[in-house]
Order: sequence, then C-alpha cells, then structure tokens
Amino acid sequence: MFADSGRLHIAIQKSGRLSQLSRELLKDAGLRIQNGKNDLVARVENFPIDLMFVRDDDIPTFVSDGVCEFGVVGRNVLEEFALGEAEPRYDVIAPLNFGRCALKLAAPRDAGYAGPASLDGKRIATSYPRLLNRYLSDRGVSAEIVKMNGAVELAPRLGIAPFVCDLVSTGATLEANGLEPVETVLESEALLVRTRKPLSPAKADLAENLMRRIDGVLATQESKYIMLNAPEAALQRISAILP
Ligand code: PRT
Ligand code: ZN
Repeated sequence: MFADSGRLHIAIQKSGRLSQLSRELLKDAGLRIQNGKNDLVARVENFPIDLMFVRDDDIPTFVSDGVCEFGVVGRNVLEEFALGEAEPRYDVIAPLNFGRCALKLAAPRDAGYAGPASLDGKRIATSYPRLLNRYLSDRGVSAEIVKMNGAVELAPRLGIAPFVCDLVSTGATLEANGLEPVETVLESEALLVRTRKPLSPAKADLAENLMRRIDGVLATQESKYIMLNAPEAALQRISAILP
C-alpha cells in the first residue's frame, strides 16, 4: 500500500508494553515525531519517514510484505510468525535492550512437575502454539496445545488446561495464579527488523542512515559517564573494579 511512496515506514506498537520505548528509541535517534491527531500514522518532521502505529502481531507481516520497511517487535511475536513461514522475508537488525521477557511453561505449584515428560498427554494453554509445539517436539513430548488469545494464566483455574505457556517478566502474574515457571521456551526482547524487499536507492540510503543512528543510541546505552574525585595513586585500583 505504501511501497511506492518516497517515504520510509517504521511499524511500532500502537499501545502496549513496547510503544513508549519504541518511540523513545526513535526520538533518541534524532527523529522528530509529529504529534498529530491521526492515531495510525505520524510523520517524522526532519526525515522522509512515517511511523505506523499498529498491533504488535501485525508487525512481522507488514515488514515481510514491505508495507513497512522497518518494525520494532518482540522476538516472541516474530519467531511465532516465522514458524508459519516458508522462509524469512525480513532481517533482524539489532536487539534493542528493552521489552525483555521469557516465554515459559508454568505448572500449578502443587502439580509435582518433574521435567518435560510430566507434560505428556496433558493440555497446555498458550498464545504461542508454534513455539510451544517446536519446544515439545524437540523433546519428544506429545501434549495437546490449546490456543488462547489472552488471560492464559487463568486456564488452570477455569479448567481449560492444567499447564500454561506464557510470557513472564517479574513472575507476579504466575504467582498470583498459583503457578510456578518450570521451563523456558524462549528468551525475548524487542528487535529492530527490516524488510528483505529491495528498496529504491534513495530509500536504501535513508535506511542505512536510520540504522546508523539507532546503532549510535544503542552504543551510548552501553557506556556510562562517571565523574569522581580521587587521588591519582588510586587510579589503578579504581579502573580494576570498573567493567
Ligand atoms: O495490542 P497489541 O496486540 O499490540 O498488544 P499485546 O497485548 O499483544 O502486547 P503487550 O503490550 O502486552 O506486549 C507487547 C510485547 O511486550 C510482547 O510481545 C513481549 O515481547 C513484550 N513483553 C515484555 C511482555 C511482557 N514483558 C509481559 N510481562 N508482554 C506481555 N507480558 C504479560 C504476560 O503475557 C503476562 O500476562 O505480562 C504478564 C506477566 O508479567 P509479570 O511481570 O507478572 O511476569
Ligand atoms: Zn499482540
């Protein structure tokens, strides 16, 4: 739909856990984002770039199809999508240091879980059926996967499935529902992805510029500026304790 306009399109989550941090990353990269009324698109004032605000689940499709040249999306969403594809139509450019979580299998605290074999023949509720299926078949476990689009942590209490496979960050949600994490299926964080569709030379230049800017932001996040007063004699010992 946008492929032929001269502007580059970056898909970010409209509202949710990644939306604010995605915007901040782009601002830190020097993009001046217009605060317009339109809640689907925002123009970037100082580059021919538009931001598209969408559901995170749509981002892998938009980037693969080249509707958006770039996207910011969780590894969990991207890999679940990729498992349904013949071959990837995007490249992962960089992990972005936010949105960290893990897709975990969880069991009721009193279930006496004793390894993946405990799941054999059982029902497991998840929003990530392909990732879970890969995990189980890699381990020779055969279980029934029940797809739920939300509130997965309620599945045991509702009698839908005794086990769940859901995203965890602090673990508070599992705990509040009497569940404990027992296996990690996937470690995740937000990723910058780029379409494999060929770009016009002008767009390709702009894409390189954007990636360099984001790279710069990520590099400065990794360094800290420390000022301290110390006797010169202590310098060697101080540098020894700094990473
Ligand atoms: O509307 P849209 O489809 O865009 O949003 P969404 O509701 O599908 O996604 P959203 O905003 O919940 O999450 C977006 C992305 O953030 C996810 O795809 C992950 O990559 C990342 N992320 C990081 C998380 C979490 N941490 C997280 N804790 N996504 C979801 N959760 C949920 C989890 O599902 C569970 O309900 O938070 C709860 C667990 O949190 P703790 O802290 O109690 O463990
Ligand atoms: Zn979603």
